[in-house]
Parts: sequence; C-alpha cells; structure tokens
Amino acid sequence: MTETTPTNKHDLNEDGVIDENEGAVIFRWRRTQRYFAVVAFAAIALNTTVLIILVSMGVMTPDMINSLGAPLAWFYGVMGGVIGTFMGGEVFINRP
Ligand SMILES: [Ca+2]
Repeated sequence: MTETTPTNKHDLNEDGVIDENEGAVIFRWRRTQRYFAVVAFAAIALNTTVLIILVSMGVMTPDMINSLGAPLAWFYGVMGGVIGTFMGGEVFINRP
C-alpha cells in the first residue's frame, strides 16, 4: 500500500494536485467574499453620507435620527460583521 499525500479540501478530485480548475474555484470563492465586504463597506459609507446630508439640509432632525437608533445600530453591526468576518478570514487563510 502506497503512502498518500495529506488530503486538501481544495483538491476536489483528490489526486494530490491542485490543478487550474480547482484553483479557479478557490479564486471565485475568495473574490465573492471580497465583493461582499466591499458592498458592505460601500453601504455603510453611503448610508452615513446620506444621513449627514439629510440632517445638514434640514430634511431630517437629529431627533428623527435618534428614533432610528435601533435599526441603524443593527445595520452598522451587521455590515461591520460582514467586513470583520472577511478580514478575519483573510488573515486566517494567509496565516504563516
Ligand atoms: Ca486535484
């Protein structure tokens, strides 16, 4: 019986080599994760900018912003979680 190489979860056909197609799967997966993080960051930036503009134009009062406190906290928390998960995953994948 021959010694086999340690299994790698990216080696989909388990031939011991990560070929071009298997590398493309990894690349697409990581690109999608990066896209999620960029969209989450853009949503935070856009939402904050719009709120600041609306308050500075007098369309919304600070009291109206206060009444949106809980939904805004959830929004920022969830979007920050998406970004934090991506960054943590990148650090974990690229660990030495
Ligand atoms: Ca393979």
